[in-house]
Amino acid sequence: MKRLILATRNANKVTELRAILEEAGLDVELVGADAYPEIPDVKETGVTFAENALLKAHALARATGFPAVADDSGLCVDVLNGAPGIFSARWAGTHGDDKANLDLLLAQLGDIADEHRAAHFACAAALALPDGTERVVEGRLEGTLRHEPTGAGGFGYDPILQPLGETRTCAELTPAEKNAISHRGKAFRGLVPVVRELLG
Ligand code: ITT
Repeated sequence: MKRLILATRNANKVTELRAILEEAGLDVELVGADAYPEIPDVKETGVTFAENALLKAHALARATGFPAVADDSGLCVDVLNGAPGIFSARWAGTHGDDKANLDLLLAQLGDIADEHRAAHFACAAALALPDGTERVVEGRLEGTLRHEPTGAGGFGYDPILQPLGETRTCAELTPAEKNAISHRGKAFRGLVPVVRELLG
């Protein structure tokens, strides 16, 4: 069985990609970056999701000698020209303060009417081999932004993003419902033929 490392300490991401690889019948052992605690996290110095995903995947592949997958994602708001984008996790200043990030964004959009509240989650998933071979796949989840947070599930901006064709926010979907339509689900599923080509 071939080993593939996923550049995240988020166990949910490992579970999600592992299920997708298994469903595709790929004989791959997926492990999270937690299996390599001695390897430091790489700085996300890129200016696009794809650049950051590639930086993380290459760093982990070089350091471990195994193929590595990394993803980078965020919320892109049309009326803000794509922001918060790569700054989604630290929009209010502190990395990972989901509530502060969401509250700031809602305040910034306070006067913006429903018809101008289009936004999407974007995800770039990169696969890198130790020899420097690389591929990137991108996925999106299009929707509109609510004026108030709704729903207790998910994380980040889920309580304000209502996918197109839905009456619920992402925070009101079950994890399976969200994975089926999410930016990350699409990007991870797009990696299946790439993993098959490069590792199969
Ligand atoms: P890693 O440890 O894997 O780096 P992370 O928590 O930094 O994960 P991401 O890079 O995947 O998260 O996402 C960056 C930010 O974008 C995240 O903090 C959220 O604010 C937002 N975001 C991304 N995907 C989201 C989703 O599915 N639902 C809600 N918010 C999301």
